[in-house]
Parts: sequence; structure tokens; C-alpha cells
Amino acid sequence: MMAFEGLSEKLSAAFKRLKNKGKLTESDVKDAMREVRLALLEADVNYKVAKEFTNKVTERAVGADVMESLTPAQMVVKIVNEELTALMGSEETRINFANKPPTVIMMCGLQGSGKTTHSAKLGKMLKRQGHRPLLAACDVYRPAAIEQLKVVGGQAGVTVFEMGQEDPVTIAEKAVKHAKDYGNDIVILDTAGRLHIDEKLMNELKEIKSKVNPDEILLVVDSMTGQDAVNVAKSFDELLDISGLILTKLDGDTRGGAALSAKAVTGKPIKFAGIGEKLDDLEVFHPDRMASRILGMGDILTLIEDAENRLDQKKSEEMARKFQQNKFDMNDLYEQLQQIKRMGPIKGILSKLPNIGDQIKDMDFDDRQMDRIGAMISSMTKKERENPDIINPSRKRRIAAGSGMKVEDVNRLMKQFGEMQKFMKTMNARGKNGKRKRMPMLPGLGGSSMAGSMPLNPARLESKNKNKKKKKK
Ligand SMILES: Nc1nc2c(ncn2[C@@H]2O[C@H](COP(=O)(O)OP(=O)(O)OP(=O)(O)O)[C@@H](O)[C@H]2O)c(=O)[nH]1
Ligand SMILES: [Mg+2]
Repeated sequence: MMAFEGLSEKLSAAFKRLKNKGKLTESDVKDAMREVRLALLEADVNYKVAKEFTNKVTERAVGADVMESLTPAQMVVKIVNEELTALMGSEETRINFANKPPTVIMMCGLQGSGKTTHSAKLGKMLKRQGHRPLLAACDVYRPAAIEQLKVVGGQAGVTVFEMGQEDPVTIAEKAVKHAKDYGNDIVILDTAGRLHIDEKLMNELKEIKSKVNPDEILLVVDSMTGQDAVNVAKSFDELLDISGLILTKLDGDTRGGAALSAKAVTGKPIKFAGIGEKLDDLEVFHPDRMASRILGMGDILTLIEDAENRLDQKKSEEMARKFQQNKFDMNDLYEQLQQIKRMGPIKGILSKLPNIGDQIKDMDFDDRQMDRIGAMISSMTKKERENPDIINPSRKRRIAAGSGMKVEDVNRLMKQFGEMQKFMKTMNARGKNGKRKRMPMLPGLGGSSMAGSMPLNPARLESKNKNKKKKKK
């Protein structure tokens, strides 16, 4: 049996009943959500998580505007898909690398959860990305443990640091020193597991933590253990303040509970997923892909995506018209930001563009800046958004307070917005054949060396890029 199969089937059954209906009533949605909740509980999802989840979907689905070209039932699937994604963390999360190498990653977890295997998998993945990882054998209680790490380390082509049955804390410290001396930029500590959480293990892990100060404490969780796994995660997090999770054995017939509740219960992101015994069976965890997989409704999800694209298309056209009529206001800016956001992290978008990928690979893009701008616009009244000119100092103070920002931030946004409007006016006045000027940029949306060069619309960047190519010829 495939992972999540039972859950997928039950969710489909719940939605099927909605399918034939033309219009959704509140009781339709509630009935469907009762089934969804049962399906989640049966998949071993934490009951609180399941309840909150269905409440949220109900709240959004009842009275939702149904998108053009979707049936109300498909609209419910769309909302469930979005909420499932959000439940698992919305975005993929990367390894937190140390400013000054080596980055220390401590792997911890119960016996047999997959720590040793995943230390090697991670080592292999990082090596492929150009790093020089070092694996450290800190499990000294099982004599075979060191040998096991050497075997998988050998298969991964990653050096293993070991000191036999020494004290694990000393081994961890020496491993970090060894990494510094030999130019390893990452140290992965494979620690011991226990059958259940006990004081001895926790004290040891705490001591390693305090001595080597890991940049990542990754809890390795066997997804087959369902609800228990989540309770374990909670305890580990309380004692160690973990930085993320690795869900292992997602290739088995897991019912899905751990994947669905771990983030909600611990508040810590799932960073990787283990999907097999082989060393290449490691994936960066993508909440959206996992949600689609759980829903198991490829066709409907594609349909929803198309509908969204069409909507984006329509909105883009409308915006272009507003550009031309000099009617672009804060609402439009907000909508643009949302559209860019839906495409994923800015760096991810840009890295897909030819010629740009290489230039930006070491740069930091602050995606949160978009959220901040979004927050400021959200704090404006309808009138202010439509007519930003009326935003006087007292309104600015209110907007700043409402969005948790400073008045200077609001000023900066207003200034940039004014420049954008001015730019559009000159563009429109000059007509299409006029000399091209650079589009003014939003504050903070470009990295240092590209400062001020992130246009609002990535499509423009692409065309700019094409121009550059032409010049080179
Ligand atoms: N199918 C599958 N098996 C896995 C996965 N990850 C680990 N395993 C298997 O699970 C078993 C335990 O893995 P280990 O890496 O030894 O686990 P550990 O946490 O280091 O165990 P202890 O050191 O004893 O605490 C091994 O047989 C692995 O091959 C996975 O993602 N999928
Ligand atoms: Mg082990």
C-alpha cells in the first residue's frame, strides 16, 4: 500500500458527494468536513489539529466566492488543498547555514527512526551541492553503530570522524575541531537513540548542544509511528528547542498523521523527507507537493491551477489597462505582490530566468519585505488605497501602527509608489516607442548587488534579460 492511500481515498469520497451539487449550502460543507475530520483522525492526525483544520476550511468555504470555471465542490477542494499546504508549513525551509563555517547539524531522535541513514543521506545531498561535509559518530552505545555509519558514509563518499567508545560530547567537540582543521564546512552529528525519551539521552543531547552550539538540531521522526511520533517531537522540542524535522519512511504505508500534525504541534518546519532505504532517497520537503499527494486528485488540482492562471491573466490585463489610464493604485500594487508571492520565493523565480540564476545564487532576497509592504497596504483604508495622495502624517502614523512598521517605512513605500506612478505616466506619455527607462523598484526587493533592479513584474525582467542577450551578439 502506498503512503496516504487510505486518507486520499476517504477525502475523495467526502468530496464526491459535493460534486453533483450546483450550489453549496452551509450544511453541505459541514457534512463534507465531518467526513474529512474522520478521515484525518483515522490517518492518525492529532485530534486538535484535525478539528482546527476542518473549522478553518468550513469558515473559508461557506460563503466563499466561487472562482469562475470551478464548481463549488472544486472550490472546496481548492481550499482544502491550500489549508493542507499551510498545515505542513506553506513553504519549503532550507538548512540554516552558519555565518562562519563549519555549520553543525545535530541529528536526534528515537531508536530506529533513521538518524544514521539520514545523516549519510544528508551528507550525500550536501556533497552533491558542493559542500564538504563530515559525519561524526556520536552514538557509542551500540558498537555496531560506528561501523554502520562508516559503511553508509563510505557509500555516500563522505568522511566519517570517529573516536571509538569515547564520550559523545568530546567526540562532537573534536569533530568540529577536525572540520575546522581540515576544511569541512559542515559537520553532521549522528547521535544515539533510545526506545523512548529518557533523562540520560536528553542530558547527553543537551550537553552536546551547549558545547558545540549546533546551527541545526534536526529531529528524525519515523512517520510510520503516527500520533506517537508527534508526541515525541513535542517532547524533544521542549527539551532541546529543535530547529526542524526530518520525516522518514514516507515511502511505507504511513497513514499520514505525522506528516500532517508535526508542524502544527511543534511549530517547527519539516525540512526533509526520507522516501526509501537508499541514500538518494531524500527529498527537500515541499508542503504543497505533499498536500497534492495526499489529496491524490491530480486532475482537479490541475483544473484549479488553470483557473488561477486564468484569473491571474485577467488581473494582469486589467492592471495593464490601469497602467495605461494612470489609474494604478495601492490595491493594484497589493494584488501584484500577491501574484508574485503565489509564484514562490523571489529567489526561486529569478533563478529560473536564463542568465540571472548564476548572478543571484549567493544573494539574499528578503521575501518578508513583500509581507511588510502587504501589511502596510492592508492597514490602509479603502479610500487611502484608491487615492494614496490623501495619506497625511496622522494617517501614516495609523498605518505604521496598524502594520507594526515605522512611519519611515510608510514614507518609503509612499515615495516608491509615487515614483512608480510617475514612471507610468511618462511611459504612457511617451508611448511605446519612447526611450525605455528603468521601472522604479520597491524597497528591499533586490539583493545588494542588484539593489534597485527588481522590477515589480518578473516578466519585465525576462524581457530585459532578452535585450541584454541581443546586445551581446
Ligand atoms: N523504507 C525506509 N526505510 C528507512 C528510511 N530511513 C531509514 N530506514 C531504515 O530504518 C532502519 C533504521 O535506520 P537507522 O538509520 O539505523 O536508524 P537510527 O535512528 O540511526 O537507529 P538507532 O541508531 O538504532 O537509534 C534501517 O533499516 C533503515 O534502512 C526510509 O526513509 N525509508
Ligand atoms: Mg543510528
